[in-house]
Amino acid sequence: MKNVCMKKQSILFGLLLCFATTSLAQPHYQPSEANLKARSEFQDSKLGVFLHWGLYSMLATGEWTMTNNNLNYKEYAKLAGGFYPSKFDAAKWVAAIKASGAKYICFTTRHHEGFSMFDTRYSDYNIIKATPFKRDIVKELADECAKQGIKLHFYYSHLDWGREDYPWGRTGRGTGRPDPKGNWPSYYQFMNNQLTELLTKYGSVGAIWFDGWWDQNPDFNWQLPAQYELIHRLQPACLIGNNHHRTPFEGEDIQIFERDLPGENASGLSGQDVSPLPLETCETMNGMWGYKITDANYKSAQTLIHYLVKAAGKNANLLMNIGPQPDGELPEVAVQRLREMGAWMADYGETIQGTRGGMIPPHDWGVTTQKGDTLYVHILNLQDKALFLPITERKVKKATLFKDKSPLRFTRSKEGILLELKAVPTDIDCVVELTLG
Ligand code: H79
Repeated sequence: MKNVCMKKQSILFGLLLCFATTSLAQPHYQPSEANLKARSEFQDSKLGVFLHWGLYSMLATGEWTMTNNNLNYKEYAKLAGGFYPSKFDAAKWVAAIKASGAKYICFTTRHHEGFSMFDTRYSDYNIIKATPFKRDIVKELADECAKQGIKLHFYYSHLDWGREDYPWGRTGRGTGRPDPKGNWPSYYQFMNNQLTELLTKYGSVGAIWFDGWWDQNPDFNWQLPAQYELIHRLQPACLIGNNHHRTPFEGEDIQIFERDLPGENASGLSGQDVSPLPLETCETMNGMWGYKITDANYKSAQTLIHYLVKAAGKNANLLMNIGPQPDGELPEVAVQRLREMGAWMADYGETIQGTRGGMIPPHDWGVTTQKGDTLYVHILNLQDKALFLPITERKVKKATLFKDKSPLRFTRSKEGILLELKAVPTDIDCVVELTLG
């Protein structure tokens, strides 16, 4: 009797515990229909352009100069008084970027230096109040993007090297702020106020791109769920990405990689697992995100196109960075690269945009992308006229050279097909189109 009673009690206790944990647990994030649609459009778009622009462009040594050189936050803020990018023309920027075939722009509304490139009520350290320029750069860009039909994403730094209320993290410790403790509730409220402005005053925002989570210890409570909830409440279709170098957290809509293709970790920032969310990797055109006057080491158009194609083969987007000059112009070489990529995209864009990573995983010779029954074989590196493709699940009905639609011969075996090219490929990307049965 005693035993039965104890058993009953433990079952009851177990049930209660189960009930308590489920009712206390956060409800799971359910992306809205609009959000799911936005994710799929994001994946279709494949190429975006990242713009890192802030006061740091004037120092012309990249966006980390403030912390790298331990610049005092009050001295640094004086840069704003001289920020007058007289040649800034949003229409010109957007047109140059669109010409590359890119479908979205990601702009640094506020980077780690803490300066707001938009009109904000919540800090006077902004483009309208603190500079003689007095033009809302984010607004001009947003209007122009809407006009020219390209999406706009907002980079937003979680860390801040100049605000007294931001609790000191691993970086920005030498900028002279008085109290390492800061004031987290004040800073958190400030960020949410600014995010509310960004999501209510600038039309539809394609994504919020967070960066800086890694500045604090991993157990620091950033209160992300409530922040993410705020964003999705204001704009359900807005995608949330966070460059925390971890697998995505609850409430995020895309997974971000920095300077590495998903699953690769050459830069040391990308050891995290690849999630099923839409993927994006960002990379610089030269070697720096913000404008660096001595860095003329731009990647060739071929290298950039190969990076884009390899990203697509891994089912990821490429967010390609440019650091605008302090005079408001994009560096000339960057504009040239946008043009070169655009010329390639005009011919080959459909083998990338609107596709997903193909059924054949990446190989040394290249990658595949796929749209329905069409498999695009992107041959990037092959010193041979023959290429074996391990396709066993589907029947290959037809093979053509994408650029001139000429038929290609192939032979079938149990292991796949052997494709016969007319010559050893020399194109930047020799694309073969396979029709699958
Ligand atoms: O905005 C651009 C850069 O300014 C920013 N992200 C791109 C998109 C960036 N910040 N840091 N990095 C890139 C490199 C990251 C270095 C880290 Fe660390 C290594 C972060 C964590 C380990 C340095 C060392 C910062 C904390 C410890």
